[in-house]
Amino acid sequence: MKKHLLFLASLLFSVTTTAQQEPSAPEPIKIILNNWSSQLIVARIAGTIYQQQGFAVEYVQVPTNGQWYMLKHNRVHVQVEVWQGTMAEKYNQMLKANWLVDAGTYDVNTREEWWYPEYVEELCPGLPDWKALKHCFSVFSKPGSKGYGIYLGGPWEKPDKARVRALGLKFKIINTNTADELWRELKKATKAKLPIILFNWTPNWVGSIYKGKFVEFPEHTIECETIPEWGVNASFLYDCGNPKVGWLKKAASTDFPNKWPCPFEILKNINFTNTELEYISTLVDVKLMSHQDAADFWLKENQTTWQAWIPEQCH
Ligand code: TMO
Repeated sequence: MKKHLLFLASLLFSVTTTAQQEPSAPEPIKIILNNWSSQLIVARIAGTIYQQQGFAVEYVQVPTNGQWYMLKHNRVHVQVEVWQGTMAEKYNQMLKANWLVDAGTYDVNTREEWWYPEYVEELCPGLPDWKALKHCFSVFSKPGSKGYGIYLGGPWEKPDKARVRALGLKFKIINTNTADELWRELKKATKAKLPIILFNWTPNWVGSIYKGKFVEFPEHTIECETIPEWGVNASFLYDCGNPKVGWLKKAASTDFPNKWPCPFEILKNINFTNTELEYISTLVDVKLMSHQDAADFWLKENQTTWQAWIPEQCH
């Protein structure tokens, strides 16, 4: 028995020492992949630039609510899209605690909100004013929803339940597991001109294919999320919409700037406009390219743009 253990111990020892003697592969830059098109394409654009610069890259699939822990512990290094409407709270907490690094803000205005195709206004007059939903919620009901309207949310954390409660709306929230599920339901509904109200955002490809509008909830303020007395409901938070002119940021793990100074500079320089982000997302959702193909296509067409993101001393 003792002999066996000794053998095992020496085997383990030799395994660990050989592992140490191997010339170690360079540590890859780990880039977060979430679950909507523009993020997935920009992640590939960043990764492809890093690879062309000679860095090893690994993509890590992780939902937005799981990414903060990973960033905090330097298990992933790069997040190319942090949206104010869905992620501001966590992002700000992380930044304050020095658990991540701000890598700059895009020249983009973002909005993430309840949205409907235009023909829905005929079924629910008064939209886009949210108060119309107080009266015509039942238009959005489904078998089994007990007369309540159905709002289709995506797989991202949103205070929709709190909002529905605070605004006294007779709506139930159904969260899809993927963005594609949202678009499938939208396609089905618009084909038959059926009422639908769902989560959408801008910049996104949807507006280039479907005419539609965001619901206008009471204006978003910080107080709405922190002071119950604020707004139309004096007892509850979230009696307001999401920010109408939200930011879009990039973030990195705290070890990233020191370990990879040039890639950090490049990350800070990456920039897009609303039109550009909409355009790249149509490459995937309308033209049906893969995320990598869309990234390669964009890189090929926009050499001068991204070459300028690479600082002189990093060439
Ligand atoms: C984070 N998202 C753009 C899906 O709202």
